Amino acid sequence: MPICRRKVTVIGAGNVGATTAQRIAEAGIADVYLIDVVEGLPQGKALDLAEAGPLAHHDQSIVGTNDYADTTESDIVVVTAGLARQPGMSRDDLLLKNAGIVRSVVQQAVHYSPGAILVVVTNPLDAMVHVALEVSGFPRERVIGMAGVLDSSRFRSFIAQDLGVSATDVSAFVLGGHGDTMVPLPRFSTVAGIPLPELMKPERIEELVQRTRTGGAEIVALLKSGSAFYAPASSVLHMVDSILSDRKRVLTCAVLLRGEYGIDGLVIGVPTVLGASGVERIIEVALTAEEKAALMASAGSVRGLVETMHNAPA
Ligand code: A3D
Repeated sequence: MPICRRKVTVIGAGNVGATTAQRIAEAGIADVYLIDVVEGLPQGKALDLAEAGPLAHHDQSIVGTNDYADTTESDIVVVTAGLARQPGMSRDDLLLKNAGIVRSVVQQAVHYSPGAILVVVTNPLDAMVHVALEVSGFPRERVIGMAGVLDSSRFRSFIAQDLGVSATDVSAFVLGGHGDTMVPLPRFSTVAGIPLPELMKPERIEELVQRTRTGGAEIVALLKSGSAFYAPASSVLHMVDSILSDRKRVLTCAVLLRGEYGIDGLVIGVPTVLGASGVERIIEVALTAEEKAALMASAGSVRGLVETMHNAPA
């Protein structure tokens, strides 16, 4: 396995952060710096992960720390710090608390890594990307939210289970904000190139679309405490790998739009080309009137969150 000394900092050593650190190290694509506000937590998890290295056949270093100076010159900074949803709590309830956390951690991280690409995971996702953009002052190409990769993967897995086919043959497309108003697009979703509407009745497609929209809440309700982290960590790994290896994968990411899809000045999930410089291109597709209306409704709910943040007392 090739040794690669790229550096990825993961802020937040909780469920998503620690699993992301594990996935990145085990993929052998970067050394990982795990940082948290809780003393001992990132150090303990990093030590445990490093001790798994010989068994997982990688020799990436994994360092746990509470000091941002250790994260100096990271290629990528993944932001997972924040509170996770509890049962009955919406992503939006988290808004103001997590905005404060994201503001503080991004400020510290970019001081030491001014050239990094930021991958934001903390919820409510699209609003937290706005916070990271404002605090970092980075161009939109380097401030990217993870949500569409996860939402698409959820839709893919539900389609595969329903049709009894390999999940790897299913491709799915989900646009919009990461919330109950996300916009799964069945006509752009395929099984080995066959459009989904050719294989499934419209009512069944609608049920899977609805399950995708509430996929995060379904897991929160089952876990009773905390939220999903395996699929979210896998989603971050896909993005980090596409950036570090300049793969130019087409992945739906939350990015600041400047007129694309008729939306200006708002972060929303759209298909992007992810490469060494971050978001290298936004791919625009023509939407039907109904799809466009659903995207605008989703954008409206993100705009509401951004306004709530801006109007909140400092
Ligand atoms: P959890 O296991 O609670 O971990 C969060 C970690 O953040 C904890 O270890 C905290 O100590 C740490 N933390 C809190 N404040 C700070 C701070 N100021 N500086 C550094 N670390 C801090 O949660 P989790 O890992 O399950 O989820 C983390 C976040 O990701 C939450 O906001 C989730 O809602 C979000 N999330 C988003 C998605 C998306 O698809 C967008 C998926 C899954 C989770």
